[in-house]
Parts: sequence; structure tokens; C-alpha cells
Amino acid sequence: MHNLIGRRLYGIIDLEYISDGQAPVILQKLIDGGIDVMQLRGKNRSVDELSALAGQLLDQTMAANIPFIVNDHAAVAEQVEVQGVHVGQDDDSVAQVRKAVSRPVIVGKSTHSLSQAIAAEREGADYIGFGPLFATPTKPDYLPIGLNEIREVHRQVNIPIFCIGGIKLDNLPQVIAAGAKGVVIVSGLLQSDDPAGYARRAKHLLGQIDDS
Ligand code: 3NM
Repeated sequence: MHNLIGRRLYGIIDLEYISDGQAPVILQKLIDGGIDVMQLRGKNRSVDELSALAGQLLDQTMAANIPFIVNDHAAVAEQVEVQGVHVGQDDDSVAQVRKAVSRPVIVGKSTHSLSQAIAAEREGADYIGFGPLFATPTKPDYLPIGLNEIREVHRQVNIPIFCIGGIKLDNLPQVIAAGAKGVVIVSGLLQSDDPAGYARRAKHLLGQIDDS
């Protein structure tokens, strides 16, 4: 199974921003730019629709040796050999996901506070999202948590942490300075005229992180 340790740039193919038809081309640009993890997110899509698209995109992530995580639906992972499933606070528990998928998969969980982050590690998640750091139209109903707890969450949680929410190239240096080791970028990448270049610049900044 893939290991997420050391993976820093997590990209999401979010079907609110791009069409199914655009997905393979955009995904390839993100891969060319150096994303380390890929998630497919389609909040209003059925399991069958997501499975069909996941099946189409999986060859690309396999060729690039990037873990493919599907958002929300363990059922998609039963239909397509993706590497992982990501769940939110109101979705299936980590244990329910592991039970629903008949092979070992990465299970990630969204967390929105230090206490949720600690609970997700205890619950057996393989990694967490931590945010939203900043207000973001991609997840409009959540209060931003800011940068103050990033260092503390890294002290208290020992699974990979991907900071998320409103992260763009212009605030990424601030996010890194606040202690982030990995980030998720959605709209910044998908709304860029040059997603590969955008990913490359983000990777360059993330490459300056000192892990010690
Ligand atoms: N989850 P963007 S914030 C999908 O805090 C998602 O759990 C979040 O998109 C969380 O990079 C978020 O466009 C949106 O702000 C991230």
C-alpha cells in the first residue's frame, strides 16, 4: 500500500470546478506539475458516475505512482482499485470504511480543530486534512481556523497532516512558515491557466520545508 509520508502536495479533481471531460487533461497537468496525491471529489455525483470516472483516471495516477483517493464513498473503492477513501466528520467512520472495502486502503479524514485531529488519529485514520485555514468557496459553510494551531497539531498528531482551505501560491509561504508539512490545493490549481506550472511552483515552495 502507498505511504503518504513525505508527500506534500495533494491535488483534488473537484467536479464542481471542472467537467468529467476535462478531468483527464487537467489531471495529467497536475501530475506533470508534481502533485504527490490525487483525490476525486464529486459532491453531487452518484457512486456509479464516480466509479466510471475513477476507472478512467486510475491508469494515469498508477503510471505516475500517485495514490488515488476517492472522496466520501467506500463503495467506489469496491468497484475500482483506487488506493484510498477520504471521509468527513459526518460521513462513515474510519472503521466503517475499512469494513466496506475488501482490501487494505488508505483512509483519510477531514478535521477542523485540534481535538478532531487527535480523535482522527486515535480512530485509525492514515492521514488527516486540517482546515479550512482560510475562508474558501470550495467549502463555504465552514469557519476558517487560521494558522495558529498548525504547529501544535504537528506536535500532537503523528500521521501525515495536509493543511487545507483557501491555500494559494501567494499565502503558501505563510502556511509553510506556520509549520505545515503538506497541503491540499483545490481552486488554486483548477482555476489556474497553467495548472502544471502552478503545481510546480507550489512544489518548489514545499520543497524548502525542513523536516527536522
Ligand atoms: N475541505 P480550496 S477545506 C474540500 O477544511 C475542503 O476540510 C476542507 O479547496 C476542510 O483549495 C476544502 O479551493 C476546500 O480552498 C479546499
